[in-house]
Amino acid sequence: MIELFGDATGNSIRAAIALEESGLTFEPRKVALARGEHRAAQYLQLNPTGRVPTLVDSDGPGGERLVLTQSNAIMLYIAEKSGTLLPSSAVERARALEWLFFFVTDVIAPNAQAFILSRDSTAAHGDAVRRLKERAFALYEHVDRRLAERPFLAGRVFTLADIAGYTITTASESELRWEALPHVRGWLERVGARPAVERGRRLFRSDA
Ligand SMILES: N[C@@H](CCC(=O)N[C@@H](CS)C(=O)NCC(=O)O)C(=O)O
Repeated sequence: MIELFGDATGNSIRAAIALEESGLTFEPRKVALARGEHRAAQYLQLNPTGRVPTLVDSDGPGGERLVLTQSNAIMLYIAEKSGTLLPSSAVERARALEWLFFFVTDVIAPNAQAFILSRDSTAAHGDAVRRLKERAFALYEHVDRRLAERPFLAGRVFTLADIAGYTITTASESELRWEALPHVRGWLERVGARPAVERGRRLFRSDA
């Protein structure tokens, strides 16, 4: 059995969408950050960093139990286990990884740092927050050009790269200059219309 421990945050939602899209059977286990459940001793045994998500596969490689942290490692594990979410063509597969890491390192990571700084009440970090976000969001014109000629980031098929791009783009929706991004807009609607994406987005929401 696969269990996914998480909450309604970008990192957990990426793993949740990947599982929903993969068709693998799994059980969600809510770890309510607002209630401090990620710092409970039982959860820390699974993920000593006290962060979400964590995946537990009782039937991992070689039939062994696997406990896996890091949302992007979890997505890749799900893709490999299910044989989905990465194209079979070598070129499209390389493109899927290229765009996955583009979003993870160049867009999601600086946004996460900006979020942490914006919540730090001990000092004013306004300039740093603005600079980090500007640098990340300036890249969206590059994304728009990419999506002008293909439905998904890697090419013809939906991949892990689209999941990574989708979660951060929806989270940043009010901050993007949409008039310059018509193809990103179309892609966002295309991805959001996928039933598995919608299920993954809602998985850990308390109103779901
Ligand atoms: N690089 C990790 C980041 C995990 C992470 O920072 N998760 C956040 C929620 S999105 C968390 O658990 N925060 C709780 C805390 O920092 O106390 C991943 O991709 O899984």
